[in-house]
Amino acid sequence: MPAALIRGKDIAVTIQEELAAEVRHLQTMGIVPGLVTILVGDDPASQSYVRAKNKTAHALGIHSEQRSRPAATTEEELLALIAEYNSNSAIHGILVQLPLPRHIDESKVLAAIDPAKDVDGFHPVNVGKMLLGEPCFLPCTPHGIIELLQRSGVETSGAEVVVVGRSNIVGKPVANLLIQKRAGGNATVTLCHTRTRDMAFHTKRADILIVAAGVPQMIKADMVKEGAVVIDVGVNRIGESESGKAILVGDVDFAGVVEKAKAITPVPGGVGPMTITMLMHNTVQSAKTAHNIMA
Ligand code: L34
Repeated sequence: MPAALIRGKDIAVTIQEELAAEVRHLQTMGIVPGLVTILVGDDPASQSYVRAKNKTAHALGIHSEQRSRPAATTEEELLALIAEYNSNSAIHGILVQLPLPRHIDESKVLAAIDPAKDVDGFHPVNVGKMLLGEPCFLPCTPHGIIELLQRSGVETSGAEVVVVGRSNIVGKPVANLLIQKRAGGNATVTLCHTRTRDMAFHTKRADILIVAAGVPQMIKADMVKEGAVVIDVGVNRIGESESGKAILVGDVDFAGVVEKAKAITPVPGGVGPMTITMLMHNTVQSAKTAHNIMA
């Protein structure tokens, strides 16, 4: 029997309905959560993600501003823009879309964001808190993956989880969340990367396989254990349809793996919409914290 689909898009809608209700409640107290997205350059994929973030924010009643800057923007100009929003009390979340142009020092930029407005969870203070298991903004894609698993009834406790990819955005943080001693954690985690000697040896042992390598369709059916849960984080543009729409594939060979897995996320419609939704969650959370509203 082919795998069940873990429909991130549907789960995202459910969470967004919960968030919209929360935003309406905050509005009765005169509080409007505010988000700014900052995009440097004209990468089409980044443009489309940022547009989707602003559109979703708007639909939920979150105030959102989009600031786009040309690729030639200097680091100083970007830091000045961040400083402007750090001191703007109507803005509770600041997101600088990655990747940045090469002449800009990413770590310097991320460290310039007020940790209290760091709704991406990329500031070193929040990364440290996450590792320690302290309350903080969790990075959106890893948090979205944990929510997907929990809301699909996939038990992580005691599970053999294999993560492929060691990026700061996905691989490292998701591995860390999965080892935390709490619900959605308690897994035994193996982290594979480009220097892993025998990738298939590891992936075949996984009860839950999470792939964030950025390599189109690299995980084939013979690398997956029968009955595994497969989370495909990859969003690769491999061409255009006749109508000019981007053709997207994941890091997993869906057609093959769907016959072997117990459950799998599709691309598109899997992890991507959850990333955007957890950004909204963090923005609402940030507005509540700023106004001393608990839980
Ligand atoms: N600062 N930079 C920062 N924060 C992030 O959380 C991100 N990321 C990653 C790239 N850079 C970032 C995103 O927003 C990746 N990412 C992201 C967000 C949304 C989607 C994919 C990646 C998404 O919605 N994907 C849709 C398809 C969209 C399309 O048609 O292009 C999906 O269904 O998978």
